[in-house]
Amino acid sequence: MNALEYIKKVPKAELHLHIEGSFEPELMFEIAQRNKIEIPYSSIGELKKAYQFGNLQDFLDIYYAGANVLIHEQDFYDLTMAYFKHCAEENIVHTEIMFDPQTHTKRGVAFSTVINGMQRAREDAERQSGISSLLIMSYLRHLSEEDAFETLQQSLPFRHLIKSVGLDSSEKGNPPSKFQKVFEASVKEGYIPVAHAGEEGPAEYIYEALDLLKVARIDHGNNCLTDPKLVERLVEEKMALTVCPLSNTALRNVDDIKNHPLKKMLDLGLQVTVNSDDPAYFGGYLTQNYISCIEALNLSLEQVKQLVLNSFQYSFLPEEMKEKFI
Ligand code: ES4
Ligand code: ZN
Repeated sequence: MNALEYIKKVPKAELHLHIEGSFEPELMFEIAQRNKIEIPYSSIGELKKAYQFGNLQDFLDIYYAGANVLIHEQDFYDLTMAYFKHCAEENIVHTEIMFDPQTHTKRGVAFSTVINGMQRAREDAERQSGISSLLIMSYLRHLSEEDAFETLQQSLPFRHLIKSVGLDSSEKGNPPSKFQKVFEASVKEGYIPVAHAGEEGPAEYIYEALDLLKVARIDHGNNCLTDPKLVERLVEEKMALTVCPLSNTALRNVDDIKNHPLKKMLDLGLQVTVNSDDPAYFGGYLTQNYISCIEALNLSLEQVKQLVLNSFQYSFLPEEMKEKFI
């Protein structure tokens, strides 16, 4: 079997996926219409034309605007169910879904509305398709730490439904150190800490995520490659990096998929996984991320098997569940 045939069929896990980033234009227009909310684009085609990003912030501006149409519990259910449909089609058997409560609570949508819609979809997907999932509540780093504390408080009635906390949004100028206290408090509540670091920001932010936030995984982490000492440490500590190849090219952090550092990262002994990040915006779901890398970087079957193995190994599933998949 070759690597392409293998990846299409094999059961796999996704560890870095923003549910708001799986919002396809077709569903966005449908929900906008039923909620009677104006979208500043006249058609699906025109909206898709706006998906040309020069950097992370260009994307985030459009991503937050798209999320504005989500109001009711059913909207969050439909959004999450649409992603699970892709999972079923691609044989993604386990997924760790990030969501940004503040994107919604800032607009007056209750935390409970967001999580109840997602939870109902999780239960249906598990029952209908056997898909296992867990939730990562991500704090928006362009907002204050006080704001994140408020979100932590709001999450507590739903503590049993959330596995982990993350840190996302505009990285430059918003270092992990800004959120040290709220991460400490989140860990005390039992949440597993992860953070986006070294996507656009410097290697220094990866050190901060490790040393100050005590993360269990680094989301992205590409910029560790500018610091050989850091690479050595990540290898030594077997620290997983959730790499998102098509995100990196869409946001111009990598100029061409042929120059993506994924293979180099594997060769260095880094514990990398492949993920889609925001598939509705970046041109591909999980399998397409693998396919693009296999084709552009000539990944071997062995390397692809390693990536799939890593996706389960570095998941937050209990060990006995991992064993079933590996
Ligand atoms: C994100 Cl690609 C990326 N980076 C940081 N924050 C995000 N939120 C959604 N996608
Ligand atoms: Zn991300």
